[in-house]
Amino acid sequence: MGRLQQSLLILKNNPFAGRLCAVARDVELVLDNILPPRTTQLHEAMRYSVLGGGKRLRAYFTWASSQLFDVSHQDALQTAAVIELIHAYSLVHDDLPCMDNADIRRGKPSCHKAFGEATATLVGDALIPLAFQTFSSLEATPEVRLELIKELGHVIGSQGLVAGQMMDLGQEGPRSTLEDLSEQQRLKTGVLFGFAAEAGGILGNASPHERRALRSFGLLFGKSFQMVDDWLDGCGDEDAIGKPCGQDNEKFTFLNLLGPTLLYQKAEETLEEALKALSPFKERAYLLREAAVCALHRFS
Ligand code: GRG
Repeated sequence: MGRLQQSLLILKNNPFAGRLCAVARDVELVLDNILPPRTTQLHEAMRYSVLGGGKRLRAYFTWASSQLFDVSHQDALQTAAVIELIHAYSLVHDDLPCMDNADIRRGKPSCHKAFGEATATLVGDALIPLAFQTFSSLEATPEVRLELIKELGHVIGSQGLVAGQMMDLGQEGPRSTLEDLSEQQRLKTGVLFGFAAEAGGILGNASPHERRALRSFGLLFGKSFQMVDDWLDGCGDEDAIGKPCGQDNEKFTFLNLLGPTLLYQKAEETLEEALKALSPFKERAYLLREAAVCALHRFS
């Protein structure tokens, strides 16, 4: 039996699913409060894009990393919600015709299909400042709030998500080797997972060493997650993942570079590396370890 299958057996007997549901529900309540009421088409579209769907894995990472420290429940949930606002923005913009041109997201019409391109563009534009505004009003000290704001700016800017998107669109950077693809995916997917995991540490005044460990865990998890996403696009079940498969057949993806068998093996190795990164926290990091194993559960 491979390590992945062993991990899946462990999952069947652990309470991760219940924990994820509980955190997702709490974060959705916070998001519901943060988002403006449905008074305009723009607000309606913002709520459509953020609420009612999504696994809330990044939010879970933030909550789970905050549990390693003495962090208020309210600040942990607000910070987790901020990360989901940013994630939702990135999906709305990524789905636009000028980007990945996707009609379906989370099993329903993507934002621009439901509300039009201009509104979808503005939904993304409005979610970003809402995220920063939310950070500015946490209960945490001004130093902690400023650090979160600074790091988020870095992670989503022209040396983070946006750079990854430029590379993904083929507008920038080399596109031939596994290293090229890993760098593209680190920026497009990894850095937000890295920030999600580190954010609990920032809230908890973690040491630089602890913050690096959390970030590194999130980055490696993000890489294995993207590998799984590529695998699912080529080999998965459309109904289970809520979007059409085979859309990336012609693209620069881990599946097309490695093929399904090697990709599976690499995803496994990357997960192991992610788990190792948590070693400074020893057994205390069990919530994050459990969540990381769940990423590969999507293989089943
Ligand atoms: C800057 C315009 C712009 C976009 C940023 C991050 C990004 C670039 C685009 C996101 C699109 C994308 C498909 C990224 C790959 C990561 C990924 C697999 C996202 C889906 O994440 P899940 O599965 O989604 O966690 P849910 O719906 O569960 O929240």
